[in-house]
Amino acid sequence: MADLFSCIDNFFSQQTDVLEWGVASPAPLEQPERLMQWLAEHKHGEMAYMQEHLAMRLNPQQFFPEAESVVLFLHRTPVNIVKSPKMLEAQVAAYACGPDYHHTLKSMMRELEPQLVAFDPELKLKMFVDSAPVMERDLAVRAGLGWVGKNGLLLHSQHGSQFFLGGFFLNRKLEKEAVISHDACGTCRRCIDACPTSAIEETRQVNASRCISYLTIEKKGEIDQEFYEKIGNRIFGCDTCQQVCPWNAKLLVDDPSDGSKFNRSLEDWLVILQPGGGFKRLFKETPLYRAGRRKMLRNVGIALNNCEED
Ligand code: B12
Ligand code: SF4
Ligand code: SF4
Repeated sequence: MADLFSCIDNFFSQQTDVLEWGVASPAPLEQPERLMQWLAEHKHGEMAYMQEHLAMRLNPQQFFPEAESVVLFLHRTPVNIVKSPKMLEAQVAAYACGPDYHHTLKSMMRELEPQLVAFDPELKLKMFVDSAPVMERDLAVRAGLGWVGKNGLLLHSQHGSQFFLGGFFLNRKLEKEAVISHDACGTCRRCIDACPTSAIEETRQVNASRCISYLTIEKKGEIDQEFYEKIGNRIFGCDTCQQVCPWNAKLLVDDPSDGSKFNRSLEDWLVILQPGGGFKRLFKETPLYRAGRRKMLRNVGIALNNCEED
């Protein structure tokens, strides 16, 4: 007779985009002071949600009191990171060149849930993808899925950092061997040196308020002029600290979005982003739509200005 473990394992092995999965305990964070200090120093910028439900972030059992274990998985990003970003006139981060991963990962877990409940009717599951107050990378480290690199991302020796994280809490005890990865960054510091805005600190933390991903996706209103030139032609997110990372080297491709709706000139974007220009129709299902037309227009404006000055 199948058990809970094999139900999950069989399901994930049939999902071509799931690279690995693991199990963590829902115990409190090992290094709560890191998050507390990051918040105290306002490195979260205007992301007020990072301060909300702090107790849940620090102690996963507060998020789901019945939790006995946490299942986490790595889901391949829709396109690989570009090797030579200059080929693109407007850069959109690779992770965003596809359907909104929040939906993709959640609908996959919604497919799994009834299968697990059919097997164990008392089973309860609570899922998370990105937006829940769950410290996903911390739990992933605990589940043996990689290490947190100096660029702040979870790195896996085979898959680099080119994946999303998602998972679910279970009111059942589940065991899966977790071999904790050692920190394999060593003396490398390529990401720190390559970051255009010096957002990656020597303390292995990202000052989000300086990060181009934050500035172009999360930041509302005006972006501080200090960052205009550094943003270059990035109109949504930033891949630089992943492009330079040796753990991604064999996964990089030349121009994955060639011919896709994401690969457009800045002038094209300007037209699409006008009212009635087609932004909603073309990008409704993608992460770009979440940021909204106004932020995108602001970003394209900055990028155009940078190109004109060249
Ligand atoms: C807020 C946020 C952002 C912010 C801040 C980023 C940051 N580094 O904190 C902004 C908007 C800048 C951002 C940008 C990006 N993000 Co983001 N982001 C998040 C989010 C929602 C929370 C991150 C967080 O908790 N930050 C708080 C600070 C304090 O965390 P921290 O400095 O890393 O320290 C903690 C841990 O890393 C840990 N830690 C550090 N070292 C060690 C060592 C050991 C041994 C242990 C046990 C723990 C540990 O301790 C700290 C406290 O717990 C997560 C999803 C989630 N719910 O977790 C996605 C997430 C991290 N983002 C993701 C992605 C893809 C990105 C981008 C690549 C998108 C892009 N291309 O533009 C960039 C990358 C920027 C970067 N270098 O970090 C993915 C990362 C996947 C991966 N491979 O790791 C996540 C996991 C979303 C997902 N579900 O897939 N993001
Ligand atoms: S995403 Fe870009 S701006 Fe943010 S830390 Fe990485 S290199 Fe720096
Ligand atoms: S570029 Fe180097 S230091 Fe940065 S995350 Fe990758 S291996 Fe670690």
